[in-house]
Amino acid sequence: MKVGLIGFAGAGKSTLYRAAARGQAKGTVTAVPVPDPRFDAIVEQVKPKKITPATVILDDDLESIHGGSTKLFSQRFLDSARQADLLLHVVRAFESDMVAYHETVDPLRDQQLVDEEMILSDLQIVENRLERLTKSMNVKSPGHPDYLEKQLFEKVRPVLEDGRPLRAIDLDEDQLTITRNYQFLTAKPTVVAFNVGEGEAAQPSERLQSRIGDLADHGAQAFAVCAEIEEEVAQLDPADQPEFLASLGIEEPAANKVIRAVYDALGLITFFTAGENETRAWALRRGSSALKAAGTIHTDIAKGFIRAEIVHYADYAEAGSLHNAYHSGKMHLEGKEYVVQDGDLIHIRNKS
Ligand SMILES: Nc1nc2c(ncn2[C@@H]2O[C@H](COP(=O)(O)OP(=O)(O)O)[C@@H](O)[C@H]2O)c(=O)[nH]1
Ligand SMILES: [Mg+2]
Repeated sequence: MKVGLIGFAGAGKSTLYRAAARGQAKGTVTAVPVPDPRFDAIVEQVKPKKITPATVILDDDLESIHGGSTKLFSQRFLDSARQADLLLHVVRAFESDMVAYHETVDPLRDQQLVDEEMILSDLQIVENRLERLTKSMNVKSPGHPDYLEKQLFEKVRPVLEDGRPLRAIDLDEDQLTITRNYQFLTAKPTVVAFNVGEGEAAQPSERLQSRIGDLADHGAQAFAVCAEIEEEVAQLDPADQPEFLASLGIEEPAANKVIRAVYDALGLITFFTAGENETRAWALRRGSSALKAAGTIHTDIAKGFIRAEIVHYADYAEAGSLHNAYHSGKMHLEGKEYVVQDGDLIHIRNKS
């Protein structure tokens, strides 16, 4: 699952990228651990030799959006943005004479501009395709892919013309497959990070807060972060971080919240395998089966699947250990079809 950071040059994309990677950033693409207090608690109790958290892949390799140019999105930008599973839009909201910007600083304007450009770029694809489809012989044969596509594109065109993103409408499975093939930008989950100045980190302006609320109403989570502070925090010894954050009036690093929101918007949940050799958090698509979870661990484990031993996280936390949970009847055996719950601790009994 790849997250593409997008935004104008000087918005703070690379700074947020390094902050979110908590000092582990390598080049422009890094698998970033997903902060999870449940996982920390399991690790603390099991004390395994090896600890492997769930990750999302952050990609800071996308070209910056061209501020001040008539063509905001270059072909190179579009090609890479369309490959991403989720777009993390970093918007400049901090003032600084030291850091150049193509315009005055106006985060609401920038966020809207990029949003509108994404809608236009999707609309262009839809219009071009509809024009071609009118020449297709098959467009009048129900069941033919061209017929389905024309129906769908005629449904989504007015949505885009109306300035709304494709993620705002309900589509059936066939329609989702078509939209995925076209890699529409506004069909992708989106998270917005308003990169505010140091003074605003704890208390963003009312205008900004109100926009953050509006975005949430339209299915895009948004946050105020101060990327520069976040980067400084990420470099501190973990033991010193809470005090530093508290002195700034910040409860939790915003980069953590952003990564969790990204993970959630990707439709991912977490299950755990708590072994003494290795304790690991695994990302899984929401609604996946125990068999799918087994296959995520190893294809051989899925092939030899017998039963899944499941302990829900709340039961584990209450029992204090897997051992106690097993002995107080909190472990239940499930078959291949069991739908994995977020936080489940899983052991797959298998023939391999
Ligand atoms: N004052 C201030 N400077 C920042 C902040 N975030 C980033 N910068 C600076 O802005 C410049 C551009 O940031 P960068 O992350 O490279 O932007 P990018 O072009 O979007 O990747 C760098 O010099 C950063 O140190 C911030 O929150 N406050
Ligand atoms: Mg950069």
